[in-house]
Amino acid sequence: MAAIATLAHRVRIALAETNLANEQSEIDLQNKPSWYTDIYPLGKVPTIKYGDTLLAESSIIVEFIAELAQETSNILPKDLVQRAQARIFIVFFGKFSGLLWALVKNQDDEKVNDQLVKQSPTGPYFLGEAFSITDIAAAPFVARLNISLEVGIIRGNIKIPTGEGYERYHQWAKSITSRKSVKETLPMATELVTAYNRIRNQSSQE
Ligand SMILES: N[C@@H](CCC(=O)N[C@@H](CS)C(=O)NCC(=O)O)C(=O)O
Repeated sequence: MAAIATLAHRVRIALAETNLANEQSEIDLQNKPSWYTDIYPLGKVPTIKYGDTLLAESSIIVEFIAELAQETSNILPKDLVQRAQARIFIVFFGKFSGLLWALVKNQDDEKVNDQLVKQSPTGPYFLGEAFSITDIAAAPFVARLNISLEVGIIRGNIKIPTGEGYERYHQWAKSITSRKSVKETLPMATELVTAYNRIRNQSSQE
């Protein structure tokens, strides 16, 4: 894991939601320890070790955790149609950052808001009352976008549109980012700002 990493945050949320016993190791992505690159040469996060097996890919890990905890947690919908819809939205959103970026730039041709209304007009979560793997996939991106906008990391007069046609998006964004498991696993805004500035400085020197 790495506290600042968006995709590792998905796994932290799933673990917080399911209360499965786990131990977490922090990986400094700027200075990856050799014990980690020895077991996972790609060196990306997140991965999990289950028994002797190492598993990678955040959305697969989240589903794996959800399946392990099926008796006690509903983050993987029991209804198979809803389960498919939850997975479809994760694929549709793909890199959530791209879709959110389109939203802030008013180029949201795929209308995230409409997709959310179609799935559940009343919300608050993607599927309605139940918080699910879809919300887990998106929450780290939405939370980081909100922080970036609040602290001015994103330059220019950029805002997420409000008003008619965006209500369901804002309801959803607020619900997922104020969920206890999301808030408790989100790094402090100052940590994120430091990390983003470091990445920005590095890329301007390259
Ligand atoms: N498709 C992978 C991507 C993992 C990924 O790119 N993680 C980033 C952090 S959010 C990372 O480890 N970056 C450091 C690196 O690539 O060296 C997933 O969803 O888990």
